[in-house]
Amino acid sequence: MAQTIYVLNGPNLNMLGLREPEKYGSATLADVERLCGDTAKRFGLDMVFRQSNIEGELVTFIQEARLKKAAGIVINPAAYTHTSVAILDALTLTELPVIEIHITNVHQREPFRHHSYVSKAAKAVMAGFGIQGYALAIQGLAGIIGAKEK
Ligand code: CA2
Repeated sequence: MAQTIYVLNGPNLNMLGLREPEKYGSATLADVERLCGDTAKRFGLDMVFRQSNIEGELVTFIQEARLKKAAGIVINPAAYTHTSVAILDALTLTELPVIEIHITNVHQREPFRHHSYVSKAAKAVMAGFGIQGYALAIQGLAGIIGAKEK
């Protein structure tokens, strides 16, 4: 049976492509979902793709990933990256490999974006590759969970 990965997205990422294209590019979240789905398929992986503007809902998705025996998580926690101990705790409790991804290079931005709570639970962090970072993150996760390119 195919392994499943969860790709989770935090607050405001539903606005991708609709505002600030100079910062985040013109691709929409639907485009990101397509890119992730195609990449997951390349590695023979099934994918669950979610977005929420609500911190607790993201915690529930993370718990669900473990309950459903997912193989790993790719997460762009958006602004919760810099504030959420709840998301850090949920990711730590899953004991699943986690890849943190950011569309922008957060280290080039305001100082409050330089610290990530989530990184403490992440095997790797991808930042600044635009939406291609999602494909790279899935590729990296595939390597960690032993999924081979088809
Ligand atoms: O670079 C990233 O991916 C971020 O996670 C994006 C978050 C930001 O708070 C993080 O520091 C870095 C913001 C997501 C908001 O997404 C928007 C998309 C289009 C237009 C406006 C906001």
